[in-house]
Order: sequence, then C-alpha cells, then structure tokens
Amino acid sequence: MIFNPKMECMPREDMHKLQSERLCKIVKYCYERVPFYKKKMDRLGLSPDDIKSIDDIVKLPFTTKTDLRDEYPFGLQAVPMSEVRRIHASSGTTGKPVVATYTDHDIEMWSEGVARVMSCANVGKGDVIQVSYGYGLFTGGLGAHDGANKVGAIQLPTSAGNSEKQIMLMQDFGSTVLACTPSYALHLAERIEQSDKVDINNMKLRVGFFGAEPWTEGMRKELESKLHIKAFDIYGLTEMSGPGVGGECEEQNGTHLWEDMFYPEIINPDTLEPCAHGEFGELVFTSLCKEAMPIIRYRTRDLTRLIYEPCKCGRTAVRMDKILGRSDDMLIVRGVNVFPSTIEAILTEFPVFTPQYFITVDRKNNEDMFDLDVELRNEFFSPNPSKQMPFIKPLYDRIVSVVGIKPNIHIKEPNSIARSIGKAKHVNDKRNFHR
Ligand code: DLL
Repeated sequence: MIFNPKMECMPREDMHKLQSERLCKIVKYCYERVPFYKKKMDRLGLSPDDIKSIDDIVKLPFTTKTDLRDEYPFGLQAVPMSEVRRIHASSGTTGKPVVATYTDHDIEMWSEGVARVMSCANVGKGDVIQVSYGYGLFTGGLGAHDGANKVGAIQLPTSAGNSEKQIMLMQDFGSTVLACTPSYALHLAERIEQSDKVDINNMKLRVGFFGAEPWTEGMRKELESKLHIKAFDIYGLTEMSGPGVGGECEEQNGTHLWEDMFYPEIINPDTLEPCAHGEFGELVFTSLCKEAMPIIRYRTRDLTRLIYEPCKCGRTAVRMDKILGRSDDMLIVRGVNVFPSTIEAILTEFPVFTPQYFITVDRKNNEDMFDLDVELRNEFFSPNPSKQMPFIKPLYDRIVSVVGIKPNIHIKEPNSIARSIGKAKHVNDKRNFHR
C-alpha cells in the first residue's frame, strides 16, 4: 500500500519543482528567523533571493553536528517556545546532546514519514505493532508509535528492555510487527529460541522495522529465519525528525527517501563537492518543511549512495543504498579503512557463527592490533581450542582477503558477547586512550 501516492510517486520533474519551491521558502524562513543561518549566509555574500531552484542548494553553507552543539539547546530554533510541542535529543558519545524541537506540524509530518514506511510493508489497521525502540528522548519509541497510530494500527508501547516480558506479550497479545534495533531483534530472537515457554510457531509476527544502526543482508536473513518475518529497513536521524526519513518497500532494493520533506545530496567528505550520480559519499539532508528547527545541508556523516532508477513498486522517490557506516565509526587499522558493518557482513557468511561480534583495537609496540571476538553457534562450540581452529581459519582468510587486515580471532562461549537493547556497541578503540 502507498500511504501518500501523490508525494511518493510524483513524476521527477514535478518533484524537482516542488523541492525548488520548498527550498526557496525554507531558506528565506531560516534567514529571517535564525541568526545562525543569516550570519552564515551573509558571510558568503548570499541572500535568499540567490536561491531560485533546488539546483542552487550547492551555494548554501553546510550545517554540522558541531554547529548544533555550539547552538545548544535552542539556537537553531525558528519559532517561539510557545509554538513548540515536543523536545527530543540524541545522546551522542561526547558532550552535549543534539536537540530537536517540533511544532504540531512537525510531529504530523514526522508521523507521516513513519506511516509511509509502515505502509511500504502493508502494515496498517489490525496490526499489533510492538514498539521496542526506547521511549524517551530517543526518537525511536515515540516516532514509531506515532507512525503506527497514523496507519491505524494497534500500538503496543513496550519500549526497549525487559526481554522476557517483551516475548511473553508478543505471544499473548499477538504482535504482528516488531519495531526495534536489529541488534535488539537478534537478542529477542535468541531468547525466543532458547525459551522452553514460547514457540515462534505460535506467534503472529510477520514484519520487522529495524533501524537506528547499520545492519547487513546477512543480519536480515538471520532475523527473518529466526523470527519468521519479513524484515524492513527504516532510516532516520534526530536532526531531521527521527525514524521515517525513509524506508524500504517490498522490493527491498534500497531505502526510499521522502524527498518532498528531506532533500538528499551525496558529497565527497574531503572536498565537500557533490558526488556524481550513483557514487558513494556522505549523505547531506536539507529539511524542506520543518517549522521548529529547520536544517540546511546537514552533514549526516552517513556513507551511502543514491539510486535514481525507477523502482518496480511504483514509487519515484529516490532510493538510498544500505548505509556502510558513519564516517566517525570507520576504523583505520594499520592504514586500512574498516567498517564494523563489513565485519558483520563477512561473519554472517559463515553459518557456524552467530552474527554477534566485538572488535577491540589497540596499539602495542607501535603497531595496531585488531582483536575480534565471535561466538560459535551452540551446536558447534567446544571449549577445546584445537576444535575451534577449523572454524577460525576460513573466517580469518576471508577477513584478510576482503578487508586486508590480519585479525586476532577469539571464539567466545555462546551468549557471552554483550547484547544490546538499543544501538549496539561493536567497537572498543583503546588507541583513543593512548593518544
Ligand atoms: O536512530 C532514529 C531512528 C530510530 C531511525 C529508529 C530508525 C529507527 P539518531 O539517534 O539521531 O536517530 O541516530 C541517527 O543512526 O545518522 C545513522 O548513522 C544511524 N541510522 C539510523 N537508521 C539507520 C539505518 C535514530 N536504517 C543515526 N541504517 C543516523 C543504518 C542508521 N544506520
């Protein structure tokens, strides 16, 4: 089902026109209401009248996470506090959180984004959507909740954690949809498998909406087979609203982005120049109709590419390839770039291993060390190291050939790598402490 055919299937020329109108309006709005944007544009000698179409977007300055932190908490806000209806924030790893504020219109638009994603999977009236993203300042819980409301589904606001109860309710209330991070979904799936009280065959789950962190095709297969569902990717970020900036349709050949609301660009993160169509680079978004905290050319640090070819589902909305990772998650080990998601992708090629992993990077005797903890599935595990060797060698060889680094692989006991109820932490880079 297509939630908003007019927007999702608009001919590209019409979309270009709509984006142009919206960009001109939002730039003027920002210039007049947010001193931060006025200052930035004045410094470049740019006036809102210089922006005549969406193609002029390249003239505008970028906004970065540092800008958002410098303007903490409400420096980028374009409306008086009396018009704000909600405040969310993303924690980040250091310093002050990134803040997002919303008017009624913004919450409406945000829920429509999520509703479009849910409709992509034919989820709607009668579906019980178990929202196991965290409710709170994190946008996952309330974002998915409002989207579920908008498609007319039954909301089951379990939030994240308390896995045993989650599973009990999933069975007793007949949840048909699970919305949570892919790592938490995997944890729930493992717990269901291990439980003698519940049986996945007695559950009604049919769809999963997984996002908030990178996940691979291998992980999709694992979740689909363990939970008996079709797993859909949902993408978003606090700065643009939260989940529902885009999502996968049933073709599952990329994430459709709702470009009538969020204009995507791909830039080369080093030169800051636009990349050629189809090239990988950093994703940049401009919110085209947000009221409370509109953002111009926000550098997400997410690395991906855009796909403009028409999709069989009928939507014309551009698609984004699976996110490789964030540029700040990329590890440089002995001069080689490594994304944790590449390790996940390799690991899931080997059916003897679970998709759980943890990377520790350290520096010893002036050399980078890359340690990788993995788990064998129960039926293959033996504490005897000589019995582990035959499993380690093929994984080691594959990592060397794909990534180009020599990992120290450690096989851990089943269920010993820490599980996460939200975004998983896969890396400890100890070199940061030595610097
Ligand atoms: O994670 C919003 C969200 C909640 C999206 C629930 C999907 C589902 P933040 O905490 O601000 O917001 O983190 C945003 O998470 O820039 C990406 O790096 C990453 N991310 C989000 N969705 C995906 C995804 C929420 N589907 C940051 N695939 C983004 C890969 C994702 N990475």
